[in-house]
Amino acid sequence: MTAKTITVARDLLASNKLAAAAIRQELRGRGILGVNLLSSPGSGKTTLLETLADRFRGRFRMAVIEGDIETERDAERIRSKGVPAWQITTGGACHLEARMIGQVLGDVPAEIDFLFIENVGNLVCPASYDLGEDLRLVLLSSPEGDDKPAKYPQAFLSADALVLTKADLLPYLPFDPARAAAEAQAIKPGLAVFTVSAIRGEGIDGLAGYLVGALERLRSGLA
Ligand SMILES: Nc1nc2c(ncn2[C@@H]2O[C@H](COP(=O)(O)OP(=O)(O)OP(=O)(O)O)[C@@H](O)[C@H]2O)c(=O)[nH]1
Ligand SMILES: [Mg+2]
Repeated sequence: MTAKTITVARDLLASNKLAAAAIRQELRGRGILGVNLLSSPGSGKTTLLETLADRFRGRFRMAVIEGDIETERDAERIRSKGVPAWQITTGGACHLEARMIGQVLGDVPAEIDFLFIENVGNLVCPASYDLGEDLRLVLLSSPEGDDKPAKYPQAFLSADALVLTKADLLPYLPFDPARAAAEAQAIKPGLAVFTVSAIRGEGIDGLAGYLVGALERLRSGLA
């Protein structure tokens, strides 16, 4: 019984991998950087995307695929910034899968620069699912505690960059950004780290520059 369950899970991940590879090829072909955002619920994924929308306006074009268990709320927030957004509601599943992204991809305008995918708020399940992105950001907010990377290693291992969010709350919390960064980098050597306050717009320039650099590398074929 147990062996059967593992086989099914393997098949699921294998078919997800195939779908993800097709999405990555299509996005690269269109010169679009796919960015997958992972974090616990409420770490600030949508707020960060709202702030990036303001920062990129008039310079870079973006679109967003939102993943949630229920409601259209996050997509509505993004649309109110004038950015095209699609909401995927999983109806209970704790992560997005590549086939779900594939169903939306045809509607994504060809002329954008960035396709952000906000995963379902969860620091565990989304880590195992490649969505065809070229860049994966894991967010960790200061109220969550600086001890989380070692407790949820897969999310940090699978990421290209760690974004420490809600930096404006640091004066009030026992959260050591250096400890969180060191713990995450012990799991994933070379992990890029950014500390931001999306509501104050602090640290966003560094992260935006990192994203633009990744887009340029993709388009020059160096990614
Ligand atoms: N103090 C502070 N609060 C923030 C910041 N960024 C987000 N928040 C708040 O944190 C809460 C959750 O933010 P969201 O952006 O909705 O978080 P999320 O990760 O998208 O949440 P889910 O989609 O439900 O997983 C909201 O009340 C935000 O206003 C920040 O930089 N500083
Ligand atoms: Mg959100």
